[in-house]
Amino acid sequence: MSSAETLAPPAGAAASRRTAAARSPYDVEAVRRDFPILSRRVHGKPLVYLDNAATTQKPVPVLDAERDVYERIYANIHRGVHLLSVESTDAYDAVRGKVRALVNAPDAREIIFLRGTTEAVNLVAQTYGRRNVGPGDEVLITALEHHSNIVPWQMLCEEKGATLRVAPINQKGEVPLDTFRALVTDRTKIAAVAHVSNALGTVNPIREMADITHARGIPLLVDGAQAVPRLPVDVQELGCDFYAFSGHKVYGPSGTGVLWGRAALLEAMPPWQGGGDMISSVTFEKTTWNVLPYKFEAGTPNIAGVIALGAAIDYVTSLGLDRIEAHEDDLLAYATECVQSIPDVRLIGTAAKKAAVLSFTIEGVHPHDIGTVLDREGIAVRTGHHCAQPVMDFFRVPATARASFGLYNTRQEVDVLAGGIRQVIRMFR
Ligand code: C6P
Repeated sequence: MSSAETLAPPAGAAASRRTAAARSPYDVEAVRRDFPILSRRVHGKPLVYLDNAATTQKPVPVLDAERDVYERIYANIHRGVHLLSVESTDAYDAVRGKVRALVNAPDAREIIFLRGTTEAVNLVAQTYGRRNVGPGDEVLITALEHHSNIVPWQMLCEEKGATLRVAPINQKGEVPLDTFRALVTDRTKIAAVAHVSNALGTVNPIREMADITHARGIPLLVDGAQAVPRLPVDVQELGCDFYAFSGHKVYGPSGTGVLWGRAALLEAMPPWQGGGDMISSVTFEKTTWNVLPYKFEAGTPNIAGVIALGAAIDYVTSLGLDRIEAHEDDLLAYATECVQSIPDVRLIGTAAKKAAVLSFTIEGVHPHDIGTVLDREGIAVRTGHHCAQPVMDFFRVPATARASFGLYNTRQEVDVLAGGIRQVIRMFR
């Protein structure tokens, strides 16, 4: 039996649930039955999980896939001739093909498995960046970035005597393209932007941004952490040069993530970490590097996690990213209508093109109090700066409450959220 067969979705309940979930039209109740955690109660109330931008819950096929690896085929990869190692290796490497298809990358060799988006951005900053950015050069980001797409570039600029340039946002939380364009100069060596803002929900016009940077021969890195779970992503259509995302936000395990990069750029980049698997040969005098993608995958990776990420990709693909996007767009529109009709609520982030992230404040109530009261109602939202402190500074708020939706959320849960917000206002005003 080949490893592909051993990792086929288990027959029975989970598989039939998935079949039910996959049929048209979008059947959110069937989808919900795939996620065991959604049936638990919190403080005696049904869980309303609206913290999907932080991390997503896991469907049965993902849980089954990880367990299946450890129960039947687990061994270290790329190292053994014994059957378990071969099966684990085949299953692990097969996920590259799934990621390639998910983001329509030209070649599976361009898919590098990492711990997450953070590690992916750091890899590019420390390899491409260190090699290509020098004193007096510039790195361009935008004002809506997550700290993961700020700090690695700041560290690089500090080391190299380069300058970090920041394309501003407007009051809606959009990046106007004319100011972005004006900041791309002969000194710019790389630009790095979020596809979807985790704090505001803004969807950036990546194709246009790529055209702008490419007009000056500058590569564009896209932080896709919030996009890949929410909308169809096609890196060739977007025209970017690097694309990063995290497995745990796309219904897969934490500790897994992906960097896609154009082969020509990745080939020219030096390796990042040294260790097992990333070498071709080692002597004390000289080491030569392995081919792509292994050159960037030093050490034993999260083997079962990556294989389960493959199950997560199968899951979202079977539902259809276009249908997930439509479902979440409906939730966002409904939630926006419900929440902004409540007096004293201020929405932070009102871009014309938004994904299903709703940040808000309530006049006179600290966001942490909002989060605490909502939690007592069983509603999980994130409160704080969302690892995007410059966004909070721009809107002159210390923090926001953020409801972020996923493929299993319902309009009924939006009603519960609106009721919870009214309850907060009753308690504090
Ligand atoms: N945002 C949130 O609650 P990691 O931690 O590496 O998986 O992802 C980092 C990251 C990078 N970019 C964006 C746009 C993100 O949203 C995140 C993670 C979570 O918003 C946790 S801080």
